[in-house]
Amino acid sequence: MKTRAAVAWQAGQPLTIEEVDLDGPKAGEVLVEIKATGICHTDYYTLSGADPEGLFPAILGHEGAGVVVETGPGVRTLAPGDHVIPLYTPECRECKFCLSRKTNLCQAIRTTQGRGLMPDSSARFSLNGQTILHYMGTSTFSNYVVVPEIALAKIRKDAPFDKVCYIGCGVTTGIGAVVFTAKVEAGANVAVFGLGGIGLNVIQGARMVGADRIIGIDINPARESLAREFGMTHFINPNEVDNIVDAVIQLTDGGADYSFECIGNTQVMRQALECTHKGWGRSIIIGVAEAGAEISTRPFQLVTGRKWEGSAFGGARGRSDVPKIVDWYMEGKIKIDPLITHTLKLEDINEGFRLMKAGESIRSVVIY
Ligand code: NAD
Ligand code: AHE
Ligand code: ZN
Repeated sequence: MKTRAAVAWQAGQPLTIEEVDLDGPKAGEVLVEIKATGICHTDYYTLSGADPEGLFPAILGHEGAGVVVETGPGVRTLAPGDHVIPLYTPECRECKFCLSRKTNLCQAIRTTQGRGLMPDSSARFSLNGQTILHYMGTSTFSNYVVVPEIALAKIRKDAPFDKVCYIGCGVTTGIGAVVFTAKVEAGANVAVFGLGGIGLNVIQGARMVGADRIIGIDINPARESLAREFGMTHFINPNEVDNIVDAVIQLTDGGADYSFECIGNTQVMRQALECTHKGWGRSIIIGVAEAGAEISTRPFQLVTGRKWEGSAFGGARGRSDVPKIVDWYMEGKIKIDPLITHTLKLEDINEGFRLMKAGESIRSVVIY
């Protein structure tokens, strides 16, 4: 079949809209009509050329929601008409990683996914005979995609696609880092570096679990009011204080219990670690830094009890946890609508990237 898609031909170039050929689902695969997709900073990161796994030409996008159109042989858990969110972190429930119960990083299809291919090492997209690669196993910048069954979360049918698509990455990443990775307890002090599409969800996750002080840090002063609406109690612009680490320590009687880096800046990762409390502070890296970047701190920071950790997809096990997060949204426990600042047509997708780079949007959502 044909599908309309935004194709990334090479790093640093705008996407172009194409009628791409799409092969049908093979065994264990599912054809999905994507109804809406968010644009995440990670799509920009890969398009920019900073991603060591970035391959071209490819169809980017990993924050979508849609409807099952057709299932391949052997698919048992999904049927045409089911509403789904594609998962860049699948959940096979059989691999060593899934069975460990220690991580959400299912590795069942990670190798082929990282090479832009389906699990049988072939691609389903092509144009004039040229292979177009998949991205993160999801490629939600295409109206139709083929996705492995283990990489689809089945969600309730009354959830609006143009909002819950954001649960495919940003919402789950931010809230999950608080709830699943850090397991922040009520009364804890939390510092959040970067108040974009991820950081604001960390803020609402911290409020949801009953954190005490929720300190937001961003160089963009325009982020303050929305962050307060989402639960931030104190705001610091690093450009307006002598030392951001000291500023957080002063506000938290010795340091934050938990900090979250939601930018992808290795200097800020250091600040986020060093502003946590001696003896027990935990700093969670969420931001994705460019190829070759490294983090550093004095080992004494760790010797004296601080812990440096990371979180991918918020530590969520997608097929199990994503439907619950959709329920939280539908029940009003979490907010999504105010974070979707722009909606676009597929042909205007490059404008979504411009808005993100300019700091003018939180999330842009493409509606097919
Ligand atoms: P975004 O562009 O929406 O937000 C980034 C925010 O950081 C902006 O508000 C910006 O003003 C602020 N900022 C930039 N430099 C700063 C500095 N020096 N100090 C303080 N604030 C600063 O991006 P996003 O969509 O929220 O994504 C954030 C990061 O998280 C990206 O690196 C993205 O790739 C990554 N990410 C990781 C995961 C994961 O699973 N680990 C998932 C999604 C996104
Ligand atoms: N390919 C990059 C790493 C990118 C990365 O860290 N991706 C996150 C999700 S970001 C979503 O917006 C992730 O889940 N990582 C775990 C994984 O297995 O990829 C690089 O640096 O190589
Ligand atoms: Zn993302």
